[in-house]
Amino acid sequence: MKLEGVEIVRIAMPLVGAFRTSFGTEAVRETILLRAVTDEAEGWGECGAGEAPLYSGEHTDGAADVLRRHLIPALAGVADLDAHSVTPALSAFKENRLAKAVLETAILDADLRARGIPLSYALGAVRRSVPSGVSIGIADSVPELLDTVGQHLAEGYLRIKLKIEPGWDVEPVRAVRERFGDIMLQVDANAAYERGDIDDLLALDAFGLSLVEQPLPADDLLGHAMLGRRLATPICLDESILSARSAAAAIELGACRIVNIKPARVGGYLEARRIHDLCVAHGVPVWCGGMLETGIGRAANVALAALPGFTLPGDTSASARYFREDLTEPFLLVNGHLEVPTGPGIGVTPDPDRLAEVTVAREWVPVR
Ligand code: OSB
Ligand code: MG
Repeated sequence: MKLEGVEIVRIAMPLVGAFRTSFGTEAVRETILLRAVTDEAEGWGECGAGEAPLYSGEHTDGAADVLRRHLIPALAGVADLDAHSVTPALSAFKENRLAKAVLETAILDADLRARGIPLSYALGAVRRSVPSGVSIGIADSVPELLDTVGQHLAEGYLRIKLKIEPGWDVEPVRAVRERFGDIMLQVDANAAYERGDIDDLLALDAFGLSLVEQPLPADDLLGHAMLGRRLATPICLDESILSARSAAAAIELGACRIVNIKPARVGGYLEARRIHDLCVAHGVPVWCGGMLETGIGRAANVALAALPGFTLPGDTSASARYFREDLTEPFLLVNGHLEVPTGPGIGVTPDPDRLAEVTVAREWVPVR
């Protein structure tokens, strides 16, 4: 395959409701899409970055800059470019996994479209639909949270994840448990606690949670291992898992019993697949995380979530949970599940009119 160039499409899409976490509030999904143009097919990818570097060190305009100035030009010299040659070609550049992931995904999509192969098949999927959970932001009050949880359960979501932070943990968790009984319930702290907060975290053991996600800072694997020896609730890591290597270290150290696999965070779907395989070999359940993706990113996440080791419902919610109108045909919740796309590549493309409505800037980066 010969890469002719990549279009960087900056988008801004209002969310149906502001999403508040311990690290900030997101009301508009501001990110970039990439359209990779090759001599054989075009491919799409969506960047996991948001407007500000609050989840990780990357942000949307920084990702766009490293893509235009370093990552895309580095593909110019690659003979016979395919999905598997992207990561090696970018290996000299440190970090920047969200930016690397979107570029690899756009090339992967083009490669698979050229070959007529669906992403789900390429990754080794075994399911036609995937069970879906929903991630619920920090609310202004407990009654408001209970309303939101009730609505999502009525829609059919199979598990609820509550965002927590110090001061918003035991009270909302207790209220949801008391009101909705034996639902599948988990919490996500986005690294908002410190080792000294152990009593707050131990108090959550009273509520039969499926897991507590990323209580401590991303680089504190040892702290998670120490906490895990005292906590009955399984620890799941998100921000700490950057690669198959860091997943292996976390498992070996006893820092987690469950892994959230977010392809964006680990540099793409091929590394995500390797982490899946590693976790399966160690008997560690995994589930697919999300970054409030449009249908472009969601399609690929749903394909990944159909692999055999994804035994827990993911943050793979329907389009309507995020956007009034998606960029693609909407993903619908049917009996608590999303259907896995069946077409070649990621199986979806943006609707041109809808894309035009949300596009802030477009830039063509030629590859010579
Ligand atoms: O920590 O899982 C997270 C959204 C943005 C950044 C980080 C996270 C999240 C979510 C939402 O929890 C997941 C989704 O529904 O896409
Ligand atoms: Mg998380």
